[in-house]
Amino acid sequence: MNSKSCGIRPLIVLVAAALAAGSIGVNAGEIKGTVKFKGTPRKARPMKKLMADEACACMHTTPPVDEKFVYGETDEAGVVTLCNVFVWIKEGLPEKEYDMPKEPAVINQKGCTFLPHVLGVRAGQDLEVRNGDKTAHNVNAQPKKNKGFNNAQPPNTRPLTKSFTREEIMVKVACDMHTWMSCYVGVVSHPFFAVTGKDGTFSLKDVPDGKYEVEVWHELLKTKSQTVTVKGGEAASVEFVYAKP
Ligand SMILES: [Cu+2]
Repeated sequence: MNSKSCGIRPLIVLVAAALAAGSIGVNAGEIKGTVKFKGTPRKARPMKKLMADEACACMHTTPPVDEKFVYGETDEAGVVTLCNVFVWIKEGLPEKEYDMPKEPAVINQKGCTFLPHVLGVRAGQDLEVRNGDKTAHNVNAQPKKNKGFNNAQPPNTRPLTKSFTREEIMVKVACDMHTWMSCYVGVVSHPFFAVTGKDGTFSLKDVPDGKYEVEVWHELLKTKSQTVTVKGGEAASVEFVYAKP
């Protein structure tokens, strides 16, 4: 073996090892953060209309509360963590086809509410709408960029399988038979989206190195965005604070 080939072989081994370790070009980091609200949040309101409907009320021992403004603990500065905030990378990702989840995203109708109240799906992913109640619902989606649907769904019937093919933040889905019933679907062309829990936190995993615009959306407080840089496959932290207008 001459000296030239001796030099190339270890280089190939080194590059392969570096790629396997994720240190060349394929870094995958994380964007994690919290969404908060500063100000006195409105009190959770019992859903009176739901409780006035006999078929729906009998599914609850205590009146469920309004899902529009769900929050966690209040700190000493009067800041609360916000639930049901949709978080996604709006700009900055490379053009690429990402693997599509094999499982559908699921919305259930339970106790005359949609569960979950906010969710994300991939553009083109199946969205299964189930009726887990013993009463009829009517599922009405009226997107602006996608094809809508409006289907009656009696109890004990098969789930409706739908999909939205274009990115759209957000698609409202409502029930025509129960005016209080609504949920919101964020349709995204890539896998980097999340919904905050009651503690206000979210995590976007396996994000490649880059500079991104991260946007958050809340049903009443609307959108906010920030630039976030992921570098070296490490976690980048970000905090969004809505203030009472
Ligand atoms: Cu309904």
